[in-house]
Amino acid sequence: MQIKEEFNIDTYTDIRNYLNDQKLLIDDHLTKLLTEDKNFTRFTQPESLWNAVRYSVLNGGKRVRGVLCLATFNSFINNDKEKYFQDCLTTACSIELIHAMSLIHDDLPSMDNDDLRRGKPSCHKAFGEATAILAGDAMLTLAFYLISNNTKNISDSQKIKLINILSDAFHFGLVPGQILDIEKSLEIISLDEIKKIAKLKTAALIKSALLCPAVVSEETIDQNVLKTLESAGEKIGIAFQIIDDVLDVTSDTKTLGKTSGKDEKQKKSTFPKLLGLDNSKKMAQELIVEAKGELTKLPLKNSLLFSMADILVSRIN
Ligand code: GRG
Repeated sequence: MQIKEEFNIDTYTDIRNYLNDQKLLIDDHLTKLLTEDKNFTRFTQPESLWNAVRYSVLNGGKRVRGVLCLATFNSFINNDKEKYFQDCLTTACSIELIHAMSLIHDDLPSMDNDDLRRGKPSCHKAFGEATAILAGDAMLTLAFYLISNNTKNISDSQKIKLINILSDAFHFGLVPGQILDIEKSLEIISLDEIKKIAKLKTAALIKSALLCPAVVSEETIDQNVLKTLESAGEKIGIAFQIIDDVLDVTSDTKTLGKTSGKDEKQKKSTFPKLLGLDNSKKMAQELIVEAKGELTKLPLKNSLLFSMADILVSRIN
């Protein structure tokens, strides 16, 4: 497939086509990395491990976080766009690897216990629990290896900042968020507590997808720009989780590619359970309005992030 590497979004009449092209770039890069890249031939053995990794990475995720990363990069005014784009693509792939491994671990029987992911048996169903855990471990560390080893033009200091942002999101975001989600799963919890869990387990990585491209695009990035992106990313991330909860109630297993109605079955506290469906959607919309308010503070050269924020809350899967 011929994939356009397009920096100028003005050549697109429909933003969705642009976003889809960015998704294809990420899919293509990940496929090459895990199947063709000469540096990765040593990662073919044992076959069961790398087959489990390929199964879980190259399996049709929406690539929301990776596309957000590329869209943010393409929104910044940067004279060296072409020089740094490949490094941003590598970073987007690292973010998708971290996300995909979190889904493997989330599906495990000791966690959320789901048999279906992205429309197929979850990793532990297809490969067994031990291989699924180890595939997740390999993917998490591979993500950091890619940033340190496969980026070509960014400085060592930029690499360290990227690793810092992503590791922070993982150990101070995803993991505590997941622990709280498990510990609180059978309790009736307050809106503040649900928001806190969403902020940690979902918004932390989405926030990183806005911060990392800023680091890639400039050797020295203004701290205020990072703070603004952090705040916008957090709001978009919580809104994303609210819609995830809403879709669990309103959509079906085929459309979602994962088991629908599961939160209710598990008696989990969710946004719709606490607020009802309409108020949950309203809250997601309000967060997107606030996120866009934050983004107006930045000298962005196009409206990509604004459009993407809208698309993320109107999604159907
Ligand atoms: C590795 C020790 C260790 C822990 C991992 C499991 C975990 C910690 C964190 C899980 C966090 C989690 C699963 C959050 C849910 C976020 C969410 C809404 C996922 C669905 O994302 P989509 O819709 O999925 O972008 P696709 O399949 O399209 O990529």
